[in-house]
Amino acid sequence: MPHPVVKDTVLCLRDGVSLSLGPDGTDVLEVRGGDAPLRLTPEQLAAVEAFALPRTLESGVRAVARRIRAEGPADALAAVVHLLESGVLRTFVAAGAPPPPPRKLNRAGFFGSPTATLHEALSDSSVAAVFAGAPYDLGVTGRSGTRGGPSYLRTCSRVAFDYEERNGSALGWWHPGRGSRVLAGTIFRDIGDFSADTTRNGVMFDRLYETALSLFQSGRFPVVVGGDHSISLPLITAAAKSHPGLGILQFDAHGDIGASEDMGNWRTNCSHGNFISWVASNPDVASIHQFGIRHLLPERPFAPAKVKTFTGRTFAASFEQILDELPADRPYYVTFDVDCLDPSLISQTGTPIPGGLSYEELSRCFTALGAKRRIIGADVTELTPPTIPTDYREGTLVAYLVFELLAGIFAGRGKRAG
Ligand SMILES: [Mn+2]
Repeated sequence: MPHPVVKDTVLCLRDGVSLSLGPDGTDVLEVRGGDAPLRLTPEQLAAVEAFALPRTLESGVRAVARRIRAEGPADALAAVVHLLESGVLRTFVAAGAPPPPPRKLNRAGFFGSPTATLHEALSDSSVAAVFAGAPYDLGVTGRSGTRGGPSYLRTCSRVAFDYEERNGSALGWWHPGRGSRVLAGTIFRDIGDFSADTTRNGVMFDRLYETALSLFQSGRFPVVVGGDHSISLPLITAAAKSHPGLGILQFDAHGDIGASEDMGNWRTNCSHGNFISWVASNPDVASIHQFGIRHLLPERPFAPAKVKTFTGRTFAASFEQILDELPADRPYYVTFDVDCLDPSLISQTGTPIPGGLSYEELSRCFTALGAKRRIIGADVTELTPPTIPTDYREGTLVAYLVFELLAGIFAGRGKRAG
């Protein structure tokens, strides 16, 4: 079993060890106040001698190998590891050495949060929200370019927000509009981007599904940043698998529904313009509410019974009443297509449609969501980087909306639990 000592840690013999000759002539190591004397092999004896002076693990193993003239370093390493595990070696701290500096957070992730592996995010129970990027735009019917969305939004959100942790807890942010701190105690991690995929509806969709499923099942709140809107199909499939009876809340200019009841195989046919057809046919999805729909189509799309559509922007004024009428015991997933906003605000999207929501309208809707209903995960799609890379305006606007969504959700969770 590998020992959890990093190779450049400095080690030395612990205090109170002494060597003596055993009755049968073998070398014996006695540890004052410790367990029974250790009978040493020649390799272990060489290791005791080598660490009489403080050394790094690596240099100690080399010294042992020289002493025993071993064929390879394996015997020497095994001897050192044995002493470590028996407690004969300890980490060396020079007298008067300053204490090690507190570990600095890397702030390379969304909102300046630390990056982590999926395994780290899953094994640290304090982690609440997990960001991931899906740089994928093979499912578009119009302009491509949303593959650059995750990195653009990561940069904009990092510039606009300073995530901070102190004593293992997130500080959150002072919210002038609310007159209080928000997201205090909500630990964020960013597990990075899924590797780019050249297969349409291929490996990335499988990875999105599996990763999202592991996050949902462990109670983490995933926030996946696309990419085109088709990435929501594997995410919602995972959400519904772990939370059967799921409700979908979709903010979008387009209904993303195909023309017929049976759209066939999603592997060959799914795009960002029809993925809701497969979401609607999922028996674990109980309802789909669409907000902001205004795209003109050559023919009326097939209307699955579980889909309810609110067109244009007029719903925003009565959004809280609409939420009040949604089943209260149902878990909900939010899918946010940035083209639900007006193109005067968001022009960097593949298929902009006039007559969209204002920032204030959508911000109020997002704030209300968490207060009114239990939200288990979210995605953000269809944001394209600008032609001028340093133009952060649209990315910052989207970052603020995601922030308001999360602030509302985690404030609502606190109230429901308390
Ligand atoms: Mn869409």
